[in-house]
Amino acid sequence: MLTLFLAPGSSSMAPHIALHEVGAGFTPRLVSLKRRENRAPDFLALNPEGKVPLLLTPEGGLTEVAAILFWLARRHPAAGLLPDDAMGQARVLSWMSFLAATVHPARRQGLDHARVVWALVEARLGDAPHAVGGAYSIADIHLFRLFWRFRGGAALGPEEFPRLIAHHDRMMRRPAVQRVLRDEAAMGYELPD
Ligand SMILES: N[C@@H](CCC(=O)N[C@@H](CS)C(=O)NCC(=O)O)C(=O)O
Repeated sequence: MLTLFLAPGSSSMAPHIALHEVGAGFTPRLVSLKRRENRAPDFLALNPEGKVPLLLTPEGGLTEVAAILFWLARRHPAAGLLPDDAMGQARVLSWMSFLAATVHPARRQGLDHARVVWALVEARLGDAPHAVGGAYSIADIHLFRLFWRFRGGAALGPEEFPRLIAHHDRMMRRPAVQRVLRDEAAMGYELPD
């Protein structure tokens, strides 16, 4: 059995969606960042960095959105969340490295900087419905969570980021996404970023 430590609306939303996409059984464990439960000794013993997401698996704990998504996609190939070929997989990793290293931290440097970075994402996305190779993948899940969060707090104009908004709206139609948004809203959002 898997256990996902999550804070509603945070980075952990991406693995939460992926768990539903692949149909894996798991136990959600709420970590309140507001109450600093991520700094409690029992959580730090599992993840010394004090961050969500953390996925406990029978093979050990996993941190980092990209790694958890990759592991879930590899463990559940029938879900088709990762291309088969080496270049397709490398493109997915390229997207997820860019999202984790450049896009996620951008908002903390202010809205103007974040807009510049999101313009890079908009250009990179292109006109295809999915981030990589014409098929839905874990890169789309990672991208969706970050843009969902940014869009929710940035009061975007109707003409801004049309490709990202179209991608977001397509993602919102997926049952796994709707399920997670419903479940996490019921748990209660409490995040500033
Ligand atoms: N690079 C990490 C980032 C994880 C992260 O920043 N998690 C935030 C929530 S979005 C967190 O747990 N923050 C709590 C803290 O830093 O005290 C990943 O991709 O998983």
